[in-house]
Amino acid sequence: MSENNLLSANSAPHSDVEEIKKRSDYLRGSLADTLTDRITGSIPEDDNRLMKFHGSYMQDDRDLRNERNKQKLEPAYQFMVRVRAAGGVVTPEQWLMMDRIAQQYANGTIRLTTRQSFQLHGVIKWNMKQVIKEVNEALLSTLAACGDVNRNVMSNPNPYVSEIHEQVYEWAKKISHHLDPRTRAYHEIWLDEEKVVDSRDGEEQEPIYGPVYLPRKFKIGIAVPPSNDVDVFSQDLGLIAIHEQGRLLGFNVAVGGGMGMTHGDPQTYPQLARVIGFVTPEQVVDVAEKTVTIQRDYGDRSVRKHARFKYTIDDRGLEWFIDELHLRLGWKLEEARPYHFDHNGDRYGWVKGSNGKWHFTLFIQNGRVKDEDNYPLMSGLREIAKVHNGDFRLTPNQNLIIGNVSTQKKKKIEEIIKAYGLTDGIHYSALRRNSMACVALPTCGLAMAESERYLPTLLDKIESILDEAGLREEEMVIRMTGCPNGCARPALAELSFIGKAPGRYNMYLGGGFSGNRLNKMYRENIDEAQILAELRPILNRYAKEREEGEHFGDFTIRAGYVKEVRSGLDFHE
Ligand code: SRM
Ligand code: SF4
Repeated sequence: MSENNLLSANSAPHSDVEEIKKRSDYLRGSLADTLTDRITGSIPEDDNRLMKFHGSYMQDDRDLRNERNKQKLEPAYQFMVRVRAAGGVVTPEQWLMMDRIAQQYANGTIRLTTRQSFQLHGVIKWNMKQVIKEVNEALLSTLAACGDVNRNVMSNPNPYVSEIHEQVYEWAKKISHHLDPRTRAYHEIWLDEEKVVDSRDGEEQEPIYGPVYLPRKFKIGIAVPPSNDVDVFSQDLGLIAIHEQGRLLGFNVAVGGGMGMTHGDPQTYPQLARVIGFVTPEQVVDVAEKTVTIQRDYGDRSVRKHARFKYTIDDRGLEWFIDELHLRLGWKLEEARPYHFDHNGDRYGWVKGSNGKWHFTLFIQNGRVKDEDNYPLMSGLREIAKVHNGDFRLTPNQNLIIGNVSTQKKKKIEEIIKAYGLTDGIHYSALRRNSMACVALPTCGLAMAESERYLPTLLDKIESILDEAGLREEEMVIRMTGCPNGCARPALAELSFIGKAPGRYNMYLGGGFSGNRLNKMYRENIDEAQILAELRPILNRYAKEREEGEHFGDFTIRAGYVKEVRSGLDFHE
């Protein structure tokens, strides 16, 4: 398809980012030069836009901003590097490499993300090339970890039936690989590959994306019922594995989910993906490709806030999308198969897979792996990686599974877990075990309030209320983000807090326990004292009046605190 055709779906002038992509010669821009410019630790905005496709964002330490400003110094520029692995599966050697790079070039911590990737923070410009080289030498990649392309493909890291994991994981890798950008820019800039003068036209260079890539980021996740840990309804393209007696039959296909919104702008909203049919495993890569190309051709390239696939679908209608998909596939999806989700959180501790191997899910508070005085988590994991011959699996809830442990190795790993006091979170409240917070301050440039650094303290206080009410062991999902972009998928939590300003949050109630229903704003712009004052009576009432097996999100709707939200179109109503 020619570039003109690619862009023809939108007649309004294209956004600046579209122009930057167009001029970039397949994501090259002037990155190779600006990375070696010794005058500043920053890079120009155009290159920063392109840098995202290479898996990194320029940031500055916001804790130091005012002080440096006073001293008339440039901001403390640094880079976040996102390393992706489909389904979050890495080897012990890869873990050790991430650990070493974090110590040597970043801020000494590793961040496990809500999409089963790694993030490093605090890498300075002069070390970027070395970091990306070493990541690639370990057979991991940063390419397409960010940017207007398909992102890390998520997949349930540990279904109850382990042979299904193998099969689903293989398909996650295939989809991910198929949708990787094909440009050689990454290899030239970071891996010193010679630039080959290429006379091929754009379509051949990027057969799926074309020269201007997608209008916006695109996300795919595969859930294996009964676990909806990947929050399949938050994905642009969600796949629900349908399995029977250890055999993968195929996937239900769900389209048009997403979490991001802007405070005060009802044109933006979180949305749930909708199930449109069933495909066999062999058909799924084709479905992913055609879905991506529909968004490529019809997504809004003028207004980035309105450019996600969910808006393309909501504007044109689900029926339009299904017809377009069938047309491009040349065949029709079958009717969706029955499935059932129980929960969207993780299950902790040891479980034995049907292949006889063991898996241990560790609780990692908000995904931050670091050594603290009383909790040497990073060192403990390093010691485990040195002896482990299975794998590590990053979960969609920012936790970590030490996977495929043989019976012989289990004892040794248990000893290390004990020696370092590593925890499956059992001594925490069930609320904390089901909590997530996005990174936010000090690195995220978009944060309006704290999140990762604040949620643990807020939880301490909420836990006192839970204790009073006898709800410590009650499973409830709580999420926090520092802004409404939704990086910890807050709109799908039973209780969530979205940053509005320093120390102030909007409070949401009523999400479904299995990630199947959006929540709704209950209070706006409240501080900690108000949060606790609002929550105490609701939790006490829940403890007294809940029906048998009734989840907190369901109760807050039944008790009339908020209205039920089944579609993003009703989120602001
Ligand atoms: Fe996110 C932007 C962190 C998952 C929606 N996200 C950002 C940036 C890069 C800020 C920026 O643009 O300057 C954040 C970097 C912070 C930092 O200092 O590290 C950031 N997002 C994250 C991570 C690390 C949060 C975490 O605590 O784990 C997650 C990395 C995922 C990964 O490994 O790929 C992360 N972001 C998500 C998710 C959840 C998901 O994908 O399952 C969402 C909501 C789902 C969705 O996309 O609809 C999400 N991030 C956003 C958005 C809003 C997009 C939108 O539709 O409006 C932005 C802002 C943007 O793109 O303009 C954003
Ligand atoms: Fe930053 Fe907002 Fe994402 Fe949190 S939700 S990491 S504050 S962009």
